[in-house]
Amino acid sequence: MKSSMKQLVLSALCFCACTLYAQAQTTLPQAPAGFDVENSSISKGKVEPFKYMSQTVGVERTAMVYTPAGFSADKKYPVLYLLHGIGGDEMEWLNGGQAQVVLDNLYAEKKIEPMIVVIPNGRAMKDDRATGNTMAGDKVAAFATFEKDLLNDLIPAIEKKYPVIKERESRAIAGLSMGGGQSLNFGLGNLDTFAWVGGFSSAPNTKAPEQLLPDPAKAKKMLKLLWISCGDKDGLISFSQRTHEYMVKNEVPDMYQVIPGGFHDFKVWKDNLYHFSQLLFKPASK
Ligand code: FER
Repeated sequence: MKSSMKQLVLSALCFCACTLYAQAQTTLPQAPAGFDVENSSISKGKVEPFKYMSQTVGVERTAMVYTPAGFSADKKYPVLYLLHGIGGDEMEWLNGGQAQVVLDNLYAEKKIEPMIVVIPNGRAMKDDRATGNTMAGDKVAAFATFEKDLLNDLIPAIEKKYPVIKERESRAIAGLSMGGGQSLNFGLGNLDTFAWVGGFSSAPNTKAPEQLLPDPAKAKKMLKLLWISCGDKDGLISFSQRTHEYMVKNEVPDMYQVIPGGFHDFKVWKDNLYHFSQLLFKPASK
């Protein structure tokens, strides 16, 4: 091979390797068996309801709050805001996803940073129960209204009651389906508030890429982690795919996970929580 040719091949290889590194579409291994099974021999975190007055909705609302084993009011913690889907409420991640069990197990193995996990009700309207037609227009609209409730009501109330680090690099937002769309919309739209963003199987409420992220250079600078994932058997995968493609095109590093054989269900979302939570609030994610 001529040396100029060699150089071309070499630089092409190098380009591929660098691109792969920056835009990692890796396939993470499935969470190990037992990761979501309660273990009686470890210490557990605590889950409690937290009530706050929402000026946005005009009523008192409830979020669930997980504090880790060994929680102490003398320490300060980062916070993950973890959002549910269209048929869920503030109990969905606990009942359907055993989030508290997944977190307890990870924490016992020292695989996650000590963190507080806030699980709100993302349907910001007076009757926020997941009853009747959960696809009704007013209920879907309430998922968008939640941005104001979160930023103006819930976060300030959490930061008043709990010992948390009140900095963007200590706040994460992630969710499943409608909650995934909310996390991408609110997280990328409020980079002054959140540095860690995760969309699991994000729904059609995900803003179109140019609207979602009009200033990619800013996001590139400010994001600690952008996680986009979806099962390859999920009918909503096009929303994750188009978001990921925009990030690639605009050189915003993301972790894009397409889960082989994955549907729109808690098998995928628990697996996401298992992997995503281990990256949070650690220095080496970017
Ligand atoms: C839709 C399909 C799915 C939609 C929302 C969803 C608002 C949400 C699914 C979920 O949260 O699991 O057309 O429109």
